[in-house]
Amino acid sequence: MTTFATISAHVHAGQRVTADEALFLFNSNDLLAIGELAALANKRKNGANVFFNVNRHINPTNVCVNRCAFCAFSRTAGEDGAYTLALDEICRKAREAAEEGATEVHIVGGLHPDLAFEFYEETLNAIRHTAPTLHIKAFTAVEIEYFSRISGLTIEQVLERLIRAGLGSMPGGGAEILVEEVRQKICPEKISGARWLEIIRLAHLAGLKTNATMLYGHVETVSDRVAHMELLRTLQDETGGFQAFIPLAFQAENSDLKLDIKGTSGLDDLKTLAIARIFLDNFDHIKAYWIMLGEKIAQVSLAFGVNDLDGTVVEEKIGHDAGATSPQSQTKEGIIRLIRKAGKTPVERDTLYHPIRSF
Ligand code: V47
Ligand code: SF4
Repeated sequence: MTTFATISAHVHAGQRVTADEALFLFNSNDLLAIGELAALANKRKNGANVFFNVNRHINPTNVCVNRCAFCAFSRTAGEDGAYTLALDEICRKAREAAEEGATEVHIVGGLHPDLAFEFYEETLNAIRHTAPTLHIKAFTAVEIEYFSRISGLTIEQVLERLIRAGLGSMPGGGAEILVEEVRQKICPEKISGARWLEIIRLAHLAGLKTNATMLYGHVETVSDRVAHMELLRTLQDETGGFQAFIPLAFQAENSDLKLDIKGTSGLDDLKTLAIARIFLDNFDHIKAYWIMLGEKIAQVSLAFGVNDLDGTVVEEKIGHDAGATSPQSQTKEGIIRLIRKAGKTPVERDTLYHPIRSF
């Protein structure tokens, strides 16, 4: 029989926790005991270090053919508020980021019906020439699959061409909840969970590191969350290509999902991050994305197994279009202060988790 004591014994012995055990933790309200286990699992991997990076997000377009029900960022072409940045505007943002000390640009956008694959290739090439010091982390598995469809190239060919143009790694978006029944409700037009996993697998095989996200706090059950994490853990056993797991707390404003409860609770946020740390024993990093969580929960999460706070971001659209109340950017000093006040050691990292400097 599963009890907290048996789970605790597994974690103390460095043994893997089962899906049933993770589910048991989700159904428990002993947040502090779960947090303590997660903190132990994290301490073994990362000591007192908490990573952050200095980065800038750029969203080239919000025009998207998918129109997922949870997404308040996307627009149909021609609709009020629809935008597409010109190449020189994207380059200007990247150049400014490099001048301000960023080491990374994070680029994701909508699936635009009229832009050709070459536009994305040119974007990477142009950034690489304008700001050669920046690591380009760009395009979710959903975008990669779309590029393959609009270009007639295979996924492998798309990845190869983007890598040649300057792609350094991929973010973890588009995963949502990898369970099909949930996807049908929240993003029926989006690629299936199996396809998302397959594209990420091909990216790992092509030598790219990626992240993995989980959009939670909408119509999914806690069993769906565990199933999602189990699929990621299995793929990670095979490829080792995931860097960080990032639970994304659903922001409900302006979305088409009609829910009784608007948004996640602080308790659910902390529990989800902690269980992720305990369950995903083959992921080195659990990231609290402060944009969606708010700075205070992100700070508290550092005592619940989290060892990464993402970055300075600078201009966040996806969460803020959906009502996120956090600031749109953080200064490096602000992030350092937040980590220090939690009693941890701030470590600035590059995209591939090489330490740049600790504070
Ligand atoms: O895939 C969309 C999510 C993702 C909402 O890899 C929403 O380092 C909450 O993936 N409420 C894109 N979330 C953002 C993303 C990301 C962010 C930060 C770091 C990294 C990384 C990746 O945003 C989408 C979707 O899951 N999203 N709408 C919403 N209303
Ligand atoms: Fe498009 Fe991504 Fe928004 Fe879905 S989540 S509508 S794919 S931009």
